[in-house]
Amino acid sequence: MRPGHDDRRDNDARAAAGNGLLDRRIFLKGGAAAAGAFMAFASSESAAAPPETPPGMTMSGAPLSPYGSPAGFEREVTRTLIRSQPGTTGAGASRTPLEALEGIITPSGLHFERHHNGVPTIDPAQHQLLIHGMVARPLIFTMATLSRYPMESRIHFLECSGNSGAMYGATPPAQTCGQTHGLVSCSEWTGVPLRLLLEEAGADPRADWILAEGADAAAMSRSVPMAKAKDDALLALYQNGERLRPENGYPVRLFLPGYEGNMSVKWLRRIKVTDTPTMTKDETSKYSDLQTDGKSLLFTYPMEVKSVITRPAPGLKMTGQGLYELSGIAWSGRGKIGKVEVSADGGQTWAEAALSAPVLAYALTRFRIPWKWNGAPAVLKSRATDETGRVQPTRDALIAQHGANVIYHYHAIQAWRVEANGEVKNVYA
Ligand SMILES: Nc1nc2c(c(=O)[nH]1)N[C@H]1C(S)=C(S)[C@@H](COP(=O)(O)O)O[C@H]1N2
Ligand SMILES: [Mo]
Repeated sequence: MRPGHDDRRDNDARAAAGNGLLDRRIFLKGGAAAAGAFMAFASSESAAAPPETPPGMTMSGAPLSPYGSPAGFEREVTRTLIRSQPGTTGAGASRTPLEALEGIITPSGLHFERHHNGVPTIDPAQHQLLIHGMVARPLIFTMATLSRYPMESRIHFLECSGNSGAMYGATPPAQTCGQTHGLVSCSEWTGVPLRLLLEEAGADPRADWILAEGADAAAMSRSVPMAKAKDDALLALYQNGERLRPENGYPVRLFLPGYEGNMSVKWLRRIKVTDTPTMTKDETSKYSDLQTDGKSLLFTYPMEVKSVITRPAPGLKMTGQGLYELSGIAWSGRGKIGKVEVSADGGQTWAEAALSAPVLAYALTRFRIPWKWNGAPAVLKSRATDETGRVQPTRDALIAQHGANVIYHYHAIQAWRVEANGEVKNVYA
């Protein structure tokens, strides 16, 4: 920096939008330091003296363990809002604590759960998968035979169409970010492309649909267009490198990238090749979207473009004014994320956030942007655009289009109000 250089002017030059949003590149190449933007976060008082010897250096450490678990100090980072329908034990959902996580991969133990009638116990040595219906050769696969087929690994989000449904309500839910938006998670899924098995069974070219059925007490079943089944549907056996967790469909689940979560049938036991949709209970009484005119949308598969700031967010507290990195996740069931804009003045001005690599189709994408908080109340928003050009709507626009009878597919711009005391609240703004 040149002597006599005006610090404030330099900061202003790097301002990307109103109320303290700075250029997303400021953290690169010492830009933040050059702009005088860093506060002294670390205490410098005792920096001159050598640190005391911590207890862990004076005795041997803990032993090795057969299967690792999170640090004891992180015990509070758990799935959240674990709720079961009255009178049941396993018919309900649990949510991913989004505000406690970083990057794009959800640890398997924190992947959200949604079960219509609990988690079945399935012995992989006994489990079979049947492919039948309009096929030349009905086939039965054991998990051992399935494992001999070529596999693919892909990083994809899974989102329940009921995610963020409470945001249709008249007042914003006073919950943590994960409690409101945590029916979305992202994993590396590995398994056998369904296409290979349909080819082997000799699916009739006139069959435009399949039915997928789960081996749980809900016998969850959904119709899937053959085009999707042959495009990128996966029979997932592994999640983040290990076999699926029981909660997520062990030993095998259907995985349909970008589609509403309920179609990715867990504990998969049967695929029937059909010429029409089967009109199962799970796609007629549920998972249709009631509109204001009293009609329902049927078969609303792709999850629309969406984003949410996860830091800061309800469940976390700001620790005083100064420089922060805002961080969040964006995703789209239509492909890759194109850009994410962030506002710190309630949507009056917007700045483009940096997208952290990798930016993958049908995956969570991490975005980040520096923000110099002046300590006054502020409303933060993020607005994602996907590679097809679709933009997240405002809440008003979403409700104007679909009404508020609908409980699924909420994907509007989220506003968080940062209070002067550092608390972060969910607001409609
Ligand atoms: N067999 C079966 N498959 C199922 C379900 C179920 O209850 N039974 N729930 C569905 C719903 S509604 C969602 S959102 C996803 C949730 O997957 P997860 O529990 O792995 O997060 O699984 C879907 N597949
Ligand atoms: Mo769901």
